[in-house]
Order: sequence, then structure tokens, then C-alpha cells
Amino acid sequence: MNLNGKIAFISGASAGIGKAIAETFAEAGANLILSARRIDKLKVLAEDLHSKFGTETQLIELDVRNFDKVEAAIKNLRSAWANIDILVNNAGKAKGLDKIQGGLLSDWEEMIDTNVKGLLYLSRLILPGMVERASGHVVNIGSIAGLEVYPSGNVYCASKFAVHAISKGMVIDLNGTGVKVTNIAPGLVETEFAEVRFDGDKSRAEKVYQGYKPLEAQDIADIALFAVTRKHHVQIQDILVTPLDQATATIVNKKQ
Ligand code: NDP
Ligand code: 8X3
Repeated sequence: MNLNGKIAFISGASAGIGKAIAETFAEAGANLILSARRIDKLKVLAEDLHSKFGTETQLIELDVRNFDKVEAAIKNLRSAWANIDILVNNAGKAKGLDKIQGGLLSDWEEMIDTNVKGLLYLSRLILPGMVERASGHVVNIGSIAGLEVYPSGNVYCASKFAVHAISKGMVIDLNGTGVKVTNIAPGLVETEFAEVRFDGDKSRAEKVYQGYKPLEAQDIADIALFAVTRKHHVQIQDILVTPLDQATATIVNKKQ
């Protein structure tokens, strides 16, 4: 499973699943364009990957909600970096866990703008080059929340249902172009996700992952690497992965 000579663009590479995918793709030989808002975290990661694996990186301080900035970032890539082989649309989040009648508009906008529009912006800018070269792979990080709606999940679930629909739309529209699409739908993964959802409330966030063994970001990175290293004729469209103790979005075998 090697990615020697490949260029991968990863959104949201400063933490969690995106960071683990960066580390795993780097170990497999890829060079990386890493983007997130927290550039300091990307710098530390890039230095680490260079010293461990000799990885070349381009770092982009980027909020995927801002189309003008996303467009400038992609258009300003030097020619050696312009031919992106793999796009990992990972940047995303849940904000809040409120009944819809009490949800915050600002939370809804942040989720929809990041999870849906950010993914669309990057894809719209990067896909034409892949189609022109008849080669490329888009990995979208969906969620079990894109397959099931759970109580108070409303808008987060809607944003991930949208990711799943967009992934299927990509598979259909890119059919015959040589470009592959993979949608990965994880269940509970222990990352900064819950802390972000609960606005930095660490004790509430910790409870999400207590009483069972959640997935680790590395588990998702292993799956992403597997998906992007199959033979040319093999396209893995959809993967649902949960911890052993998770049956559905709401049924989790917790020992308290
Ligand atoms: P983390 O909070 O650990 O990481 C989220 C990443 O997204 C960070 O690198 C963050 O970087 C980046 N990000 C957030 N907002 C923006 C933005 N506006 N522009 C650019 N980057 C942004 O969470 P996860 O690693 O868990 O989440 C990654 C993806 O996986 C998300 O799409 C999430 O919905 C999905 N997912 C997570 C699951 C889980 O249980 N953890 C399960 C299923 C799916 P920065 O803050 O520096 O910008
Ligand atoms: C993250 C998993 O169940 O918290 O997408 O929505 S869940």
C-alpha cells in the first residue's frame, strides 16, 4: 500500500482524523498539502513528517467556509503541487446537540458552511484537474450521522446526509472519467470532535467516549489508505465503520 510520488490534499489536517490520515499517507510515501485554520499545528505536524519520512509539505492556513480564500489557495499552488492525486474532504464538525426548535442559527450555519459548502468548494476547484488527467481519488469523510438521524442531531445529521448524497453524485457524474470516489462513514471516533461540539466542555466531551472502546483516528486513516491504494479498476464507494460496541448511532454497549 504505497503512495510514492502522489500528492494528497487533506482538509482539516491539524487534528483528529485529518491529522492521522496525513501521518498515514506520509508514511506510505505521499507528499502532502495540509490545510486547516490552526497553521501552528500544521507546522509542527509538517516538521514531524519531514523528520520521520522525508515528507514534502505545503501548508495552507485555510477556513474552508471562505470560497475566495479556497479558490486563491488552489490557484496559487506552484506547478509542482498543482496536480493533486488525492483529495481528502475531512474538515468538519458538529456544533451543539439541541432540539431543532431550540437550535442556534450560528451553529447551523457553521456546520452547513463547513461540512457541506467547504467540501463542495474544494471539490469544485480540484476535480476539473483530476478529470483532465483522467486520474484522481476523492475521499469524503461522511458519518454514521449521514445514514441515521438521531435525537438532537438534526442539522449535523442533515449536513452528513448531504455529504453522502454529494459522494454518490460524484460517483455518478465522474463515471467514465477515471476519477474514484470513496465515502467513509465512521461511528464514534475519539478526537477533538466532542469538545468542539460542546464548545470546549471537556468533561461533557469525555463522557461521549467513556464505558466502551471508541474508534481511534488511526482506524479511519488505515481505511482511507486501503481505499486509495486498490488496483486501478477497483472503486470502494462506501464504508461504514463503528466501534465493536456501537450498533447504531444511538445503540452503544456502554459499561458504566
Ligand atoms: P476534530 O475536531 O478532531 O478535527 C476537525 C478538523 O477540521 C480540524 O483539523 C479542524 O482544524 C478542521 N476544521 C474545522 N473547521 C474548519 C474550517 N472552517 N476550515 C478548515 N478546517 C476546519 O474532529 P474529527 O477529526 O473527528 O473530524 C473530522 C471529520 O470526521 C469531520 O468531518 C467529522 O464530522 C467527521 N466525523 C467524526 C466522527 C467522530 O466521532 N469524531 C465520526 C464521524 C465523522 P482547525 O480547527 O485548525 O481549522
Ligand atoms: C460523528 C458521529 O454519532 O457523534 O459524526 O454523530 S456522531
